[in-house]
Amino acid sequence: MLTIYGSDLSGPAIKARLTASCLGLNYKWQLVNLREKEQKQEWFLKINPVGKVPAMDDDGFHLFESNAICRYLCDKHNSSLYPKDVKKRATIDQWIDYVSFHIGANFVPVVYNRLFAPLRGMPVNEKAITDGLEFLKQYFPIVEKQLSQHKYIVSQEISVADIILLALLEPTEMAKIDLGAYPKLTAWRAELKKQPFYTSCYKEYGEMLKAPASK
Ligand SMILES: N[C@@H](CCC(=O)N[C@@H](CS)C(=O)NCC(=O)O)C(=O)O
Repeated sequence: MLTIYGSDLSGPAIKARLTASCLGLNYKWQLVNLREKEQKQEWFLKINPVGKVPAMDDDGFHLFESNAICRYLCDKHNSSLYPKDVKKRATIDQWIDYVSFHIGANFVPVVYNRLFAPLRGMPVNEKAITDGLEFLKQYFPIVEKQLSQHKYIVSQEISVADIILLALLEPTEMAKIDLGAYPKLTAWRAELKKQPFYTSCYKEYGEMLKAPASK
């Protein structure tokens, strides 16, 4: 039995969930109440000692860190989302890292300060928003260029790098991040969001944000 522990509003948890769904896996989606600090309770720390979501339990095999979970699931199921060919795989890894360490590292502080900090009554760091948006102006055009060369980020074939970026960008609208300057990226998102792997497991981010448990 595969269980993914997460929260509906956690980008990293959405990565793991969308990957499992894209692979067509039967899995249990187990909500962890972050507001109640369930992720720091003893039972959860036995699954993920760092006390964060997502975490995975695959018949007793535990894993944390969303990118590691996504790669593991693809590998275990011999998926073309993460091919065994060493060069293809390295290129996908390269884009996963770019998405995580450049786009994610700047996107997440904007989302936190525009969306979650006000929601939770925490102080807002305006400089983090300005800096994040400024860096994103450098980094989104790189992805836009990739998507003008082929259908997906790495090639004509969808890969786990696409799923990881798709999940990361979920709060775009709610955090009022304007992707209007990137038509290829916008079209790529719209196309993926119509796919059954997305629609079958996922509600609109804005809708989930309204749920009291999410706050
Ligand atoms: N690098 C980790 C990030 C995990 C993470 O920061 N999760 C957040 C939710 S988005 C969390 O569990 N926060 C609660 C906490 O740190 O106590 C991953 O990709 O899995």
